[in-house]
Amino acid sequence: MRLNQIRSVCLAALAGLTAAAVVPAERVQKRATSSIVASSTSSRVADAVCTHGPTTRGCWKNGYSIATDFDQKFPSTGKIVPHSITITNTTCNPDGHGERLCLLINDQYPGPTLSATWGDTMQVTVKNAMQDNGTSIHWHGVRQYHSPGMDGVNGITECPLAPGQTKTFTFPVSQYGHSWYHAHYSSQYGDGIVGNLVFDGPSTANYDEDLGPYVINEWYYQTALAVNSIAFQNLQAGGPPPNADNVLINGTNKNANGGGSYNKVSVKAGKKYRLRLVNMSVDNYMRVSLDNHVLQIMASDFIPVVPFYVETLLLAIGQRYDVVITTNQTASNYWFRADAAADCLSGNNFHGLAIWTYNSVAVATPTTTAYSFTTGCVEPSQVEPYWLQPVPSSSFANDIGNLPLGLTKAQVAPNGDLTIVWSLDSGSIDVDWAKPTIEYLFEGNTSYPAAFNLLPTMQEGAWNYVVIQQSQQAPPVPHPFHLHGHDFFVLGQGTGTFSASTAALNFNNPPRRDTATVIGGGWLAMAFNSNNPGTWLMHCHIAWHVAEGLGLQFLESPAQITLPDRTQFEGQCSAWQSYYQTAYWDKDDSGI
Ligand SMILES: *[C@@H]1O[C@H](CO)[C@@H](O)[C@H](O)[C@H]1NC(C)=O
Ligand SMILES: *[C@@H]1O[C@H](CO)[C@@H](O)[C@H](O)[C@H]1NC(C)=O
Ligand SMILES: *[C@@H]1O[C@H](CO)[C@@H](O)[C@H](O)[C@H]1NC(C)=O
Ligand SMILES: *[C@@H]1O[C@H](CO)[C@@H](O)[C@H](O)[C@H]1NC(C)=O
Ligand SMILES: *[C@@H]1O[C@H](CO)[C@@H](O)[C@H](O)[C@H]1NC(C)=O
Ligand SMILES: *[C@@H]1O[C@H](CO)[C@@H](O)[C@H](O)[C@H]1NC(C)=O
Ligand SMILES: [Cu+2]
Repeated sequence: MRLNQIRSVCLAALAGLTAAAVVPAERVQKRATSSIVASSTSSRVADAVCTHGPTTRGCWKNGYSIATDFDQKFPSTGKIVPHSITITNTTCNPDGHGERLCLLINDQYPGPTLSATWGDTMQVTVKNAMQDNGTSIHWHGVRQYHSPGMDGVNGITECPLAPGQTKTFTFPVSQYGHSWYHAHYSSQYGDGIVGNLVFDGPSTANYDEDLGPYVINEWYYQTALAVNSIAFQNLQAGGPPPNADNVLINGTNKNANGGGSYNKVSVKAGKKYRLRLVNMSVDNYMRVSLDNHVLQIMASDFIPVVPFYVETLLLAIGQRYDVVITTNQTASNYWFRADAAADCLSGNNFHGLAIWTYNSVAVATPTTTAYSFTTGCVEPSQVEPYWLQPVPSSSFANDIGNLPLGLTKAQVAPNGDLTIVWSLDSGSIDVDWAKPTIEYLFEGNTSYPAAFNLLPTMQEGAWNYVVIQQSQQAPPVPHPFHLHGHDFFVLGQGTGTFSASTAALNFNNPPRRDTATVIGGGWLAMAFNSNNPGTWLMHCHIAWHVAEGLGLQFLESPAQITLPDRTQFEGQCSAWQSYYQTAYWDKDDSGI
């Protein structure tokens, strides 16, 4: 999203972002004396005798189905699914504008889709074949149940993987649906280190064919690492970050001069197609639509929802929607559109276009008209999880009045650079690549540096409530917030200042997902149950913002954390420490 005015940047830095208020741990500890676990009970019982197929997509097998809340229960197939990826420093040219430096996975952009089935064990071997950067690969939205060491966040769950090194990530596929994986080493993913994750499982809507992942993102002609540095310099001088140059749909588009090519999709009439939409942008909100065809939404992030229809869909960075498209229109060519959302201050003047063609006609330039839409930068309000999951409200109602919603001041990163960091709660995050949080757990050392921005959560079984508030003095810049290790409940989102007495909060069946927007000039209220011991990053998914420090980590039940293999962990750290002594480039931001 664009920070269009000079003042806006500083105000956002000093007020908007810093206003974020997180329930302090001591107060959390006092609430919820009894242990309440999210209820997966409903009339939608998991059915054992029902075969998964085009008209029975809700079925699965062995007593699991779309009715199974995968936080409570998931299958174990005993199958290990190996994948292998190699990251190289190379060039790419996705829209015909010209070759530029790209950091790619297996020489592909986007990287390969890694697939598995619900209940499998994923085993991905990652090799860093770049000469001048470390990396760490994060599996976005994957719960990492009892495997927090596999979350792939350098400075928290591991040291960066040094050039030439290899790491194997092993984790249970406890969820199903669609997500993505990306580098978590500063803004590196913006240079191409992204790919899709597809975990087969049941769904709430039926379909004939799965068209697979469909990636939407903005594209810069400079490298993300260069744009990130410029965004930093601009921030210090009081200016906005650079504009993006194009939007890519599934990795391609025409450029402003007409070069490049559109993504093309061929469909048959009279079918239902599943499409797995994901926004892999670093800075822009996008609105997507297919002319003349409504989108039936059946999952938001990994969470199945009661299906509903929309004409246009707003996607924040990191969010996914699984949709079904019915090809019931006149056989013709139709535009699929992805536009930067001006109402989210995503003001770049670019248009993502792709051509969808019914296979009985020739591919031609469509003449179709875009749907109109209501502006407002809000996520679809119809999202209702398929599982009935009330969140207890009494402790929140009792304590919310004491929440510190005041402003705190921005901080300078303590790594010796003149870096302005934006803070959340009382401080902004700045990780130590050479000594991640998990190393402290190995050492039993609880003297975490303040810059780790680490907060304990409630004990297992109890609830955590978080309100993130932006200041009214700040420009209305929305921030897509992502939490690792949990699909959180979205209790409410609103403009203005959060007020416990007037906020419309949904405790009965709130949307549950891993990424949600703090509305520009407003607030986001979320809840998550302590049910996954680990150390979990929460951050804004705008790459420049998290690089500038907009994040914190929740330390959940340290005594119960299943730590990774210590020899492997410390071996990776020693390799990193020796590489970094003579590395060409320095860490110059939060590191994540
Ligand atoms: C990629 O290669 C270029 C030029 O060869 C070099 O300057 C840059 O540091 C390399 N980047 C990484 C991440 O290896
Ligand atoms: C990563 O490599 C890029 C060049 O490709 C460079 O601009 C950046 O500073 C490097 N960052 C670190 C921390 O290694
Ligand atoms: C988009 O690209 C992915 C590969 O990255 C491919 O698997 C998928 O089929 C493509 N989707 C469409 C609709 O073309
Ligand atoms: C991706 O998310 C960013 C920020 O959350 C947003 O500005 C952009 O419009 C989104 N793109 C799409 C295609 O939804
Ligand atoms: C096409 O399918 C959509 C989604 O099911 C439906 O809303 C619409 O009425 C159908 N249109 C026609 C012409 O059948
Ligand atoms: C805890 O970690 C800090 C930072 O690395 C270090 O200075 C301190 O000596 C450690 N304390 C113990 C008891 O190991
Ligand atoms: Cu942000």
